[in-house]
Formats: sequence, structure tokens, C-alpha cells
Amino acid sequence: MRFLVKFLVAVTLVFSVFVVTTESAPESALITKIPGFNGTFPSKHYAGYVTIDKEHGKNLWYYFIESEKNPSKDPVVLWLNGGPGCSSMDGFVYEHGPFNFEPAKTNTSLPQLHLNRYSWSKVSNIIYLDSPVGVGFSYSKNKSDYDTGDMKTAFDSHAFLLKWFQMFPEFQSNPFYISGESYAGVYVPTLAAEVVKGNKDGSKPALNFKGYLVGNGVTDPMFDGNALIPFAHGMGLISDQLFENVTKACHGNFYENDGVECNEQLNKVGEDVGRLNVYNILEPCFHGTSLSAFDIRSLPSSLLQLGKTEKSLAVRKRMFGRAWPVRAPVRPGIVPSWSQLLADVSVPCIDDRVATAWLNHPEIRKAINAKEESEIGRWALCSGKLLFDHDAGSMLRFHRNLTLSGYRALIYSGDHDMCVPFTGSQAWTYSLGYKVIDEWRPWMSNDQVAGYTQGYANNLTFLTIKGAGHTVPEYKPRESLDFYSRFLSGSTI
Ligand SMILES: *[C@@H]1O[C@H](CO)[C@@H](O)[C@H](O)[C@H]1NC(C)=O
Ligand SMILES: *[C@@H]1O[C@H](CO)[C@@H](O)[C@H](O)[C@H]1NC(C)=O
Ligand SMILES: *[C@@H]1O[C@H](CO)[C@@H](O)[C@H](O)[C@H]1NC(C)=O
Ligand SMILES: *[C@@H]1O[C@H](CO)[C@@H](O)[C@H](O)[C@H]1NC(C)=O
Ligand SMILES: *[C@@H]1O[C@H](CO)[C@@H](O)[C@H](O)[C@H]1NC(C)=O
Ligand SMILES: CC(=O)N[C@H]1CO[C@H](CO)[C@@H](O)[C@@H]1O
Repeated sequence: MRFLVKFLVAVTLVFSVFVVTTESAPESALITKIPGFNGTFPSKHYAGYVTIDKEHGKNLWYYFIESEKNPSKDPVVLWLNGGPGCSSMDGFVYEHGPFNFEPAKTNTSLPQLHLNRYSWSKVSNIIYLDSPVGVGFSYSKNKSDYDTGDMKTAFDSHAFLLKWFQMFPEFQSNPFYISGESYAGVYVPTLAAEVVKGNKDGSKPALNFKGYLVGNGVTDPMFDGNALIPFAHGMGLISDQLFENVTKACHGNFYENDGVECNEQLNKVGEDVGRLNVYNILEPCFHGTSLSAFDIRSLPSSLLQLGKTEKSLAVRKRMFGRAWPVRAPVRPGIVPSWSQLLADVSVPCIDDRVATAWLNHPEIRKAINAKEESEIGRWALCSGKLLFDHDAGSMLRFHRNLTLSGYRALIYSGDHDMCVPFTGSQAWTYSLGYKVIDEWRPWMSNDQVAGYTQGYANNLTFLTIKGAGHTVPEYKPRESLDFYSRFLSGSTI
């Protein structure tokens, strides 16, 4: 376990008091036109930089979309993708952003944009933030800022929020929520704790923080590490006999056991599940297996239909996100960088083609107020620039504090994700020991069972989305907009 000395130094240097002013939304950040989109925006879009440390030239980039319903009353939601090191434009392009992307016909033309009828901006004001600096379009002129970790990231994102709400004062009284998925299972609670602390300490403006949402979130090494074996067994990926053997050999403790016998059994599990698409076991995996383009065409059509959604454009067939190789749950300490992972050729199912082509096109970067490539480099879905320390420990104490302080929490889980399986999230939410007030039951979307939920005291809700993978709205956009809007409005999911 590493300590927080660096972080504490940074805190003392960076701390400053923000002055509340009465400006309104910055006109210079307003986006009026995006090449590749011919229609009119259903609501206002803004993008730009917030400088959180002038001396270092430290700048966080955001894309903000006003609600299409009632921007002055609807919640403001911050969205964070994980990694660590992945851009939140992943969520914008592939999950719940305002557009669906039609890949460009040639490699010099632009992707064509269509409106996404299941965009989360239908019911909320939403901020996509590239965080920490070194990720997406966010940057620092002092490269030492790329040596970072959980606590520093939370501290900086809080500084961003204070400045952002100062720039957009008309949103200061809206309910405010923090959301994210995957490694944002760490970003969200740590940032929420900073926000609560800031409010207590009188930071200005006060943030009207109400609660948070975490999807397939990294939370705790023991719960996350023990999740795979029961998941693989329940999903029919390993045999009853192997399940019995591995459980016996590892004494039911799969996350840190290094006994020879246990390891042998875990290796057998690895052989069974290793070539699956870790982000959605139903999806084909084009990389990291021997499937060639020809093999893919010859797959039975029933297999090609798997994971098909109502989205007008197909979901990513290959995707990029942090692959915790099946037996490497997130542990305290340095998290390997994306370039190190890629060098090991251990990230399966990679694709970021539409997003990469779009966000590196000079016309697009100009339109969305992002710095030019010559100044800050290429946009990458996940950054290899960071030296990132997982220094916040288990998230359980954060969740306990936040929920006991009255903040609402939705912990949701695509139930076909093998990266952060629902079995872990289900187990840790239960482990908090809160009274069950809404016993496990199906929840409905469009007259169909969309998944299962269990509600606890202290406004904690656990929810699964049936058939969804790691990036839930990418697979189940309609169901996702349903649970999202019900949670935000405070009604029963
Ligand atoms: C675009 O595609 C053509 C034909 O496939 C290829 O020769 C060219 O190198 C590509 N250009 C870029 C910038 O990728
Ligand atoms: C937008 O307009 C351009 C030029 O008229 C056209 O080539 C393109 O197909 C249109 N895109 C969409 C999505 O309608
Ligand atoms: C970058 O920041 C570090 C830590 O604050 C400082 O020691 C260093 O002098 C800075 N470097 C530059 C080039 O400003
Ligand atoms: C389980 O363990 C038994 C006893 O060691 C062995 O005979 C059997 O082959 C194992 N089965 C599997 C599936 O590993
Ligand atoms: C939990 O709350 C206590 C009391 O407000 C505070 O001292 C502590 O730092 C909090 N812990 C976390 C992890 O937020
Ligand atoms: C908005 C909401 O659901 N609030 C509830 C949070 O939890 C407390 C105690 O469990 C309830 O009294 C609130 O109604």
C-alpha cells in the first residue's frame, strides 16, 4: 500500500478559495455546429476547458449538454468513464451521448451523426469530463501532473466542479449527481466524498449534491476478486466439477490465494473463459482469438445477432476499456498503463475506430473547442501517459459514509460483464448490512423484464440489466434511459 505524501503536498499548493460571481454560461463555449451533423441540436451544447491550476497550466476539458426536457429544473449529472486513463467521450460516443455515429465511408471523410433517441440528455443536464489531466483532451503544461492517483484525481475533479458551477451559475440550484462506470467505481465515491467535505468546509459555490450512480464499478479487491468464479459457474462457463474443485482448492477465496493447488484450478478456469469477450460474454471477440474475418462471416447468424439492440446503429463489435485480465482484480498500488497492457497483447477485443477518427479530425476538434493535435497530441480512448496509483483503498467505507449521510446511490450492473461481474457488486452491496426494503424482484422496461433489483435502507439500490455487458447503455440503451430517469426522478425502478 502506498501513502499519500505526494497528494498532501499537492493539496497544500493547489488549494485556493473560489469566488462566486454571477456570470452566466460562457458564450465562447457554446457549440453551434458539428460537421457531420445536419440537423438542429435538441438542446444547447457547450464544450471547453476549465483551468484548475494556472501556474502548472493544468486544464480539464468537458462537454456539457443541457437537458432536452427542462434544463432549469432537471438534475445536472457528471459522467466519468474509467480506465484509469480513459476518456469520458467513450460514454458520449458509444453509450448515452446525444448522437449515434455512422462510421465514415472513406478514411478522409467524417462520421455522420444522427440523434440518439435514448440519450441521457433527454432527462438530465449532463457533463462529460475528461479526467484526470493527461486523459482525452485534458492536459497539463507540467508533465509531473501525469503522475497521479485516486485521491489527486478526486481533488482535481472537485476543483473543476467548483469552477464549472461558477461558470454556469444558473445550474447551481439543480440537484447534482455524479455517475460513471468501471474504474469510475473509484472515481465516483472518492469525488463524492470530496464534494461532501467541500460543502461542509464552506467551499463556494455550495454544490447541491444528491447522490450517485456506479455501473459495473471497481470497488473492493476482495469482493471484485471473488466475483469471477461464481459468475463463470452460474453462467455455465465452467463445469460443476471444476467449480467444486476450485472452491475446495482455494477454500472459497479466489482473490489472493497463491497455493499451488488453487493456482492450478484457477488456471483451468482461465482456459475455459480466457477467449471470451471479457466485457460481454455474449459478444464475439474479434481480437485475441484466431477468428479471421472469414471465420466471422461463417459464424451462424444466430450468433451474429447476439447483443443486437434497438439502437439504429450496431454496437461496437470490438471494444476498448480496461481489461483486468481475468485473474487480476484492481489492487492497491500502481495500475499498469495502457501502453504496458497493450505491449503484453493482453487487452482483448479492442476497438475505438469511430471515436478516434472523429475526435482527431481537425474540424471536429475545432468545433468542440478542443486544442489542436499539434498542441496536446492525439486523442486516445485510453491514455498511456499516466502513472496512476490506486491509493484510495476499498470503496466500501466511502459508500457506507455517503449512504449513511443521506446521499442516494444506484449500483447497477450489466449481468453479462465478466470484467467487473455483477456477482461482486451484488455481494458488496449486501455486505453493508442495510435492511432489505425492496426484496429482489424483476424490474420492467417496455413491458419486458429488463433485469433484477434489490433495494436497501439508506437509499441504496442494486440493479442488474439483463443481457448487458460492461458498458451498459451501449447494449441496452432503452432500458438504461428507463432506469436512469426513474432513479433521478426518485420513483421506484
Ligand atoms: C486511406 O486509405 C487508403 C486506401 O485504403 C490508404 O492508401 C491511405 O493510406 C489511407 N490514409 C490514411 C490517412 O489512413
Ligand atoms: C448531411 O449532408 C451532407 C451534405 O449534404 C450529406 O452528404 C450527408 O449524407 C448528410 N448526412 C446525414 C446524416 O444526413
Ligand atoms: C512542475 O511541477 C513540479 C511540482 O510542482 C515542480 O517542482 C516543477 O518545477 C514544475 N516544472 C516546471 C517545468 O514548471
Ligand atoms: C476434480 O478433482 C477430482 C479429484 O482430484 C479429479 O478427479 C477431477 O478430474 C477434477 N475435475 C475437474 C473438472 O477438474
Ligand atoms: C467518513 O466520515 C467521517 C466522519 O464525517 C470522516 O471523518 C471520514 O473521513 C469519512 N471517510 C471517508 C472514507 O469518506
Ligand atoms: C429520496 C429518498 O428515497 N429518500 C429516502 C432515503 O432514505 C431515508 C431512510 O431510509 C428515507 O426516509 C427517505 O425517504
